[in-house]
Amino acid sequence: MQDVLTLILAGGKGTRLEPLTNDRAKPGVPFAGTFRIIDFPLSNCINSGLRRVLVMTQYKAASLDRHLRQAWQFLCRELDEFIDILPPQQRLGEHWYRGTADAVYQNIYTIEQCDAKHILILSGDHIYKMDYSKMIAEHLENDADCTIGCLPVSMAEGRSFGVMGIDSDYWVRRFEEKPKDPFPIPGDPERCLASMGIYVFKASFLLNELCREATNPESSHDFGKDIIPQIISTHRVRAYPFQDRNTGDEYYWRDVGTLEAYYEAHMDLVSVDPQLNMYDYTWPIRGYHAPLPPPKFVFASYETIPRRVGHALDSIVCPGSIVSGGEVVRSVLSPNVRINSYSQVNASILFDEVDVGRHAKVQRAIIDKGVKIPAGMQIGFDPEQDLARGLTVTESGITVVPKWHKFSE
Ligand code: ADQ
Ligand code: ADP
Repeated sequence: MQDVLTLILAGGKGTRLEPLTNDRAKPGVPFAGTFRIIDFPLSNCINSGLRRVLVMTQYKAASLDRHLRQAWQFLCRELDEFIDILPPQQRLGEHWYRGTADAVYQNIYTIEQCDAKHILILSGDHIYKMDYSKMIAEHLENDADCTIGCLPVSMAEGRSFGVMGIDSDYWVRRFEEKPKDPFPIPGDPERCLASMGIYVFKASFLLNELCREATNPESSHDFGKDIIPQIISTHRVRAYPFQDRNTGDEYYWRDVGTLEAYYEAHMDLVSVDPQLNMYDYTWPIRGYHAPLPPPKFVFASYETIPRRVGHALDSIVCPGSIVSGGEVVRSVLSPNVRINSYSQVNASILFDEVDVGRHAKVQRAIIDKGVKIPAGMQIGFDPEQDLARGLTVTESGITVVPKWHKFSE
């Protein structure tokens, strides 16, 4: 693994996650209460033995940058281990990163200095647990120039991914980026094979391709749109299906790129038997954990009627939170949340420092950081009313309250 350099692309805008990405990059969006999305690929790196990592940031990176400094600066540079952050420095021209391939190209000097034989490129946007060393091993065994992680998705989902066609020996024969009309997997007409946006490259091959592409005026400088479709007919490009090789079971992987997908991934976490197990001690997920006191549940009064029974069922409750005389069901409470008496929170995600006032009711909602829900207010019950308050309501009826939103009571 010492011959491998990992690059994490963390500069995407995440427009479809707005308002959660109004002032933070998508990889920096909180996930599962205490984590940020980027903690998943970074934990995978550490658990896979990959300790030389460059993270390319760009869009609204202040929050992400702060998180990476707080949570991910524990490696030992003297042992040539590092997780370095690379914002655009405009070294090779006067533009920001034009696309994913350009983000790598603009850092070519730093990458060359690492003197790696193989380069693993990851996206900072996905939730999954993956042992990259297995993918790298297959890449080497088959002497591939490039290996692409992939898995089957529905035809509708295929429109937002790169869709691949492979032969019986896993060599990639066809690749279309975000096709309007995805082509199915032979024998599986309802699904197509999606690229996970994860690539292993021979380092010398990648650097040559990037230099060539940089001078192409027609190019959008993107891996999925430009580099991959060009190399499949001229080079050895292989697919790495992300599934259990013994049982054929497909592993959990989510691009939580839309509010719906983000919300559903959390509802999975609070289900009794989640597809994504975060309590797996063989594959720990790291993140930043503030020095906060343990969560507290206050059964406020035994005498008063109605009783103020502070409790949470089927929920994740993070440190620093107090559930005092309110009810929380199938929800995620991030650090420092306050749930006050007689309130009800159902099927919702509450970010840091959210305060739910007395008698307030919240359902099917994502409440961003620092929002104070006034006493008696109802969120997630009447879409018209939520829209009139300046909130976002998704197609499936999830209400999203932006960071620090002030309600006029
Ligand atoms: P998308 O996810 O649409 O498709 P993109 O928006 O380019 O591709 O994001 C890829 C990664 O690069 C993300 O982690 C994003 O944060 C980051 N990124 C985007 N623009 C960047 C920039 N200018 N600088 C730095 N980082 C940047 C890609 C592939 C598809 C594949 C999906 C899987 O193109 O083929 O199916 O990923 O999600
Ligand atoms: P976000 O809204 O995405 O949480 P922040 O920039 O406020 O964005 O927070 C990013 C990270 O920095 C989080 O881990 C948070 O706990 C931490 N943080 C926020 N404010 C401060 C601060 N004033 N000092 C130190 N750490 C902070």
